Amino acid sequence: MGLLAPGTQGVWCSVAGPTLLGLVARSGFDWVALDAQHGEFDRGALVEAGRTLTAAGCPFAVRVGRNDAGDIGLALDAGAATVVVPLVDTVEEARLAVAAAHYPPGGSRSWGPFAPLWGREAPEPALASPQVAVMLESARGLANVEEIAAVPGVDLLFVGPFDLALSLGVSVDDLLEGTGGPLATVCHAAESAGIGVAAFAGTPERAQVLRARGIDCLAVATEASVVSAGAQTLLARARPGA
Ligand code: 3PY
Ligand code: MG
Repeated sequence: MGLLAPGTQGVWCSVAGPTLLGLVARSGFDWVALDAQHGEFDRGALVEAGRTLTAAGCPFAVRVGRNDAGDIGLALDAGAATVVVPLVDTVEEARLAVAAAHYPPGGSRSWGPFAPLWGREAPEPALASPQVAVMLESARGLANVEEIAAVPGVDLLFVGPFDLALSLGVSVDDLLEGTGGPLATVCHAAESAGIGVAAFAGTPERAQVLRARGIDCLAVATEASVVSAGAQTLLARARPGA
């Protein structure tokens, strides 16, 4: 089982500063995901974040910027246990993501982890077993979801509700509402293939709804929401007469 496992609650991080990241990573979430698609993480920031989290003993995932062998290899070289690959719409794209995450002979990943630069032992190539999560977040991906889930090496289907809702021409709330529909299709495909399913929730409320739809591996908050919810709670408690 990989880092993004059933029943876990993760935090989605977009702000690259390693100090805040270290604090958030130690605050009780089961996993941390670094967003290199829509967050601040460029190459340098990703390596710095990887060094910080590795030193702190916090396993982490990276949502890479795109389905690209260089981006996927960099995330893994920086120590990611899981790569989350956005906008995977076809079997071919799923195969590309899997190949990029594995060394030959099973894949095409190039050797070059950062661990030795950080005074750590390089992992044995043969023992490297990253979790590959492909994001289901388009009508096209949904149409191909059974075949995508069956691609050997795809470990997890990760629902991006915002892009999926845009692609389907519905609101996020409508996408999450009711049983059946796209979410049930994704869950069914994952179950048939014997792999996991996860989703971005971003708020505790959406996390509850997604859990009720059968998805219980969830990014329940962003680090920005952790900071602002913490501020609101503390300010309310510190208010005169509270
Ligand atoms: C989506 O909802 O589309 C996402 O990618 C979440 O980060
Ligand atoms: Mg998305």
